[in-house]
Amino acid sequence: MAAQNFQNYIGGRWQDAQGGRTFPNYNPATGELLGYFPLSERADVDAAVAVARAAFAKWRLTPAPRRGEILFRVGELLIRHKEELARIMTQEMGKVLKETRGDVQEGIDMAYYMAGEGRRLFGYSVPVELPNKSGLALRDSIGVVACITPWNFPVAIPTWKMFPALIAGNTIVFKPASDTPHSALRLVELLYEAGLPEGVVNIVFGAGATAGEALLQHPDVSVISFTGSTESGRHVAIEAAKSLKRVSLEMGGKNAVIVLDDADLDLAVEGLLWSAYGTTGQRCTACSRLIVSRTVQDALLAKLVPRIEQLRLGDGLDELVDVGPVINSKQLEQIHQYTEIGRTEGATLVTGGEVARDGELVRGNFYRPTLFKDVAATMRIAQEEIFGPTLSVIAVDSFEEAIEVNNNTKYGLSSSIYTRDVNRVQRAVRDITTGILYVNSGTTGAEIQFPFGGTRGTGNGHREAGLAGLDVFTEWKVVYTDYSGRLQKAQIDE
Ligand code: UN1
Repeated sequence: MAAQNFQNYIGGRWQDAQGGRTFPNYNPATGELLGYFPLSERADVDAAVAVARAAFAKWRLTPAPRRGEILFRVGELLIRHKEELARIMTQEMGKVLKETRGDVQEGIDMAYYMAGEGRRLFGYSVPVELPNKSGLALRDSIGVVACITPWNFPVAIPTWKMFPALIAGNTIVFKPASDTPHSALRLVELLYEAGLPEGVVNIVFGAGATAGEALLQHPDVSVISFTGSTESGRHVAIEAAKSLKRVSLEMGGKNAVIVLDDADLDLAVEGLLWSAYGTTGQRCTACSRLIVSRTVQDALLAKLVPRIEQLRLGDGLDELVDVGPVINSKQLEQIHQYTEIGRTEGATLVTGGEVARDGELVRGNFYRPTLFKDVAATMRIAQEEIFGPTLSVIAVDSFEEAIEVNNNTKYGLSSSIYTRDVNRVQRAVRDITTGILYVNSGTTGAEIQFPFGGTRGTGNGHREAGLAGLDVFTEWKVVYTDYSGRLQKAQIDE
């Protein structure tokens, strides 16, 4: 059967890339060809931005509660299509079904949260210093937002960007990752099924270097919301700065679980397995460092390593599988390179460390869950984001050293600490410098009603989700009304 051809959706019309080129989409577990998508270029982006620009005039005037009702219906449709979307995601990016269902659930949560914001979008009114005058701060829409999204959360992350942007009255050009175009397309179809006016969200498929670049440079794009690697994010910020766009970046992580000598080790094992090897380690929040009190290191690893070796690799559509493939052969190669780097640096490979090729696995991009011990905090495997199922164990001799090692990377997304000592918990809350901290739980599992994001190389000061997420997509407008009937001068009149 010929592979299906998919199209861009711009201004209510399905269309090929103007240059007629396409790219293939493969299943990373089986190598199967899933379809072809348009390889869009500048002309396609120009068309999408023009439509979004035109749609903005009307959408910004649609009352926010009405916009919220559409998002509410999107939430209902996502519930109805949860299983379908989960399967599409598993097929095109590999993570296991229970995780892709969670991915859709995160989109549902965001839809309902932002639908509610349609009747809030709180601004504020505060007293002013002159009589017969008032002041009001309002959240205003901005214009056209470009949403550039990664493949690891193909539904959730686009909803974190699009739903707050939409509730605030902006219009969108959406460029999803080339590894997960089908999930993105279904999400957009559901937005329209829910009653979104044509032109408000436009989807353009293609490469970062062409379609992405055109978005960064387009004078009519006002906001760029990007999730991806730190290297690409830096480029986005530099390029977008040339036309003074607002840029919100969510980038890499080198997240650690700290296990102190008084921790419940069995609990820590569960948290470690889930945060280091869930999603095949391909979350920005994934744990890739275990910082452990030297006195409990052996006891912890004696429990953890056999459990790692029992993890079942395979096609995520199989409900018995724990760990799916990695996204593509380039990533597989990079993950393996880090194993070589770890060996060369003198770390001890305890388990994994190789491409898995047994049986059916040979068809896909599978890597054995990997653990290194005797890792020094300064080694590259302890400092650089691998984005795969590789965990580095760093032994420490004190609580202070654990915090120091935790904070000492160029990233700052998520941390976790296992201890039963309430004083050490409070000191960790005070001294850990990541954007998210878990106490007695792994490094993943952020909920959408809280700000999501990190410090240092993880972000550029913005947060997604929660109320903070609205700040990216709204402009503050302050209105002073003087009803005294005479000229009153602030700071001058007594
Ligand atoms: C990501 O990896 O980019 O907290 C997002 C978590 C998920 C979201 C991860 N809720 O791990």
